[in-house]
Amino acid sequence: MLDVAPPTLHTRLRDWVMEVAALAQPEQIRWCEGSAEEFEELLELLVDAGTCEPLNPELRPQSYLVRSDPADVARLEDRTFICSQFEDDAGPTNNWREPDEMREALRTLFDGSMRGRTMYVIPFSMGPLGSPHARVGVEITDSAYVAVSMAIMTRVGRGALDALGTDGEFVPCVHSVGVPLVDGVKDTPWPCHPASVHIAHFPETREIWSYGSGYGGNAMLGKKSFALRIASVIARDEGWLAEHMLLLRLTSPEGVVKHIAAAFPSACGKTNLAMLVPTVPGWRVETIGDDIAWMQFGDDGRLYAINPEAGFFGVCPGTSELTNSNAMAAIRSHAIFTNCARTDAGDVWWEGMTAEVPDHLIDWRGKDWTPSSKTPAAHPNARFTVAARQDPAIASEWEDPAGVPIDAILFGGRRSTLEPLIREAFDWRHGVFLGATVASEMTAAAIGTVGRLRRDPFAMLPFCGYNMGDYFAYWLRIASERDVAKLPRIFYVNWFRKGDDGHSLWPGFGDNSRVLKWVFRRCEDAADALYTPIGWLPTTEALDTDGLDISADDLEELLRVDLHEWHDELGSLHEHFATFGHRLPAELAAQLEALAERLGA
Ligand code: OXD
Ligand code: MN
Repeated sequence: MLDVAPPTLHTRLRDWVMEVAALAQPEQIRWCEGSAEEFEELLELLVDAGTCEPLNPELRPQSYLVRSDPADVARLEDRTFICSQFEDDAGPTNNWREPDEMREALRTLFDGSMRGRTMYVIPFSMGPLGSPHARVGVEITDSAYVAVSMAIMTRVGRGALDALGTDGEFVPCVHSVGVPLVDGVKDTPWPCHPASVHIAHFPETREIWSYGSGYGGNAMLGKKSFALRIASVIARDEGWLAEHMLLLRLTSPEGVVKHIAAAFPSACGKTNLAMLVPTVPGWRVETIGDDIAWMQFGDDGRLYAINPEAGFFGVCPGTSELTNSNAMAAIRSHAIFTNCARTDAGDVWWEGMTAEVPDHLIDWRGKDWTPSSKTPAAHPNARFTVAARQDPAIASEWEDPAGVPIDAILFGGRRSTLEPLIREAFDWRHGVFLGATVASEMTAAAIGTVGRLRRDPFAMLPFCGYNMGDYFAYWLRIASERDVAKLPRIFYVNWFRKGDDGHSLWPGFGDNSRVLKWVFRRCEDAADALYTPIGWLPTTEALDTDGLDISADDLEELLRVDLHEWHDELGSLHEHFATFGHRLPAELAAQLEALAERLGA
């Protein structure tokens, strides 16, 4: 094995790297430094291997298209495990495995799994270097695609090693595509081992091991695995919050700033909201983050958030100049596209990108495609990977080491009925109840049946690294331990309600600024609201609909609280809460009872 001198004196890190190398037996070890030269070199390797295809530099400079193996296109929740010592600590929403058993299985899988390959060692920081909120991880991977993705999505290299010093804490993350190059096995553009995928998390020892998939959150272990599953455990133990939330900065025409965090399930438009271009004159939205927020209480009692990531891994289909012009600007160059279609001119294309559909494309599987084809040209979960700094709406504070103070937290999901456009929680505890009951109709990006309602508490269902009942209790405890006057106000939004005939009642996208404006004004105690059994709703006058083409009927329907429908919802809520058994906090059961009472049930 070709070895190089490790660029660190951190003994535990060096020993661990050698241990993994002894197990996986790579041909060589390469420590990543996160430089531009290294990035270029890895991309060249990927082009030579047929993994990446350069796009036409005149149309999409310094950008690449990648086609994954068709069997490896999404996060795999049923292959994701929480290996806590006790099953009850993983809770009913996670796949649990006994840690020793999982270690044994992983030892067998990783034994020689990197033979014939380069083992990349990637020290990375989640959070701005120098921020007291930042944490270091080290990912070992045998995929150059993962190495370049990590270089975009996190802060890789010297800075992370310096932050570690000689004995700092790091989260070890080990990843292998699971295809050793031995016995004449030839490499393929997207090596993977779909039959044996394991994405295993050990919350007590704070380790991550992932085998068999090269895709997204299965393989870029800084994102969902570290920044949510492991970080949620660290946060619980240390008194902070690691959440599946976008972060945005909202400025009013008077120049007053508020920061909003929002948790929506996957594929409900977090990236679009984080990059929104307001239609309400004089208002401005800037992006802090589009997927994950780490939040801590400051000495002043307020909640401060950082975006631990450095890039966006956004869904392409549906992204266009109309729906998200900032994302379109961000990916004009220096972007990696995975599972998009390619135009004859050498650019990318996906469903919803342009009104006009090209006559001919090469689809995400590499096959000819025309508008009469029966399958989509881009995979529904096709993604762009791009540095956050390329977003024209990125806030200059996005890397503020202290984080930004949060004024409001939004929960929400995709529901064609029942849920009004917006409601405000009565208080923090009621807000936790709203978070605990988040539900969304499923789309292609998540697993499961399209259209079926899935409860996704706090949008953390696939990402909470411990028992979700305990997680609810932890959120509730904040109300008794903190000055509630300084806590963010909590809201619940639904951009997706439909009329009886199936038409969308709300235009969404830039017009969501109208809802943000109401949220902002509520935080200033300067907007009217109506008391209803499910929370405070805007009066029709309090919601700014100037210049919006919406009928009075549709507006009324958007804000209608149908007591009968809500009454019917109670059964589903009871069933949902029952899954948490004795770990459901009594406070949440009481909240449900109180809702039933307010509904007259
Ligand atoms: C994501 C997800 O990719 O939540 O961000 O699935
Ligand atoms: Mn997400």
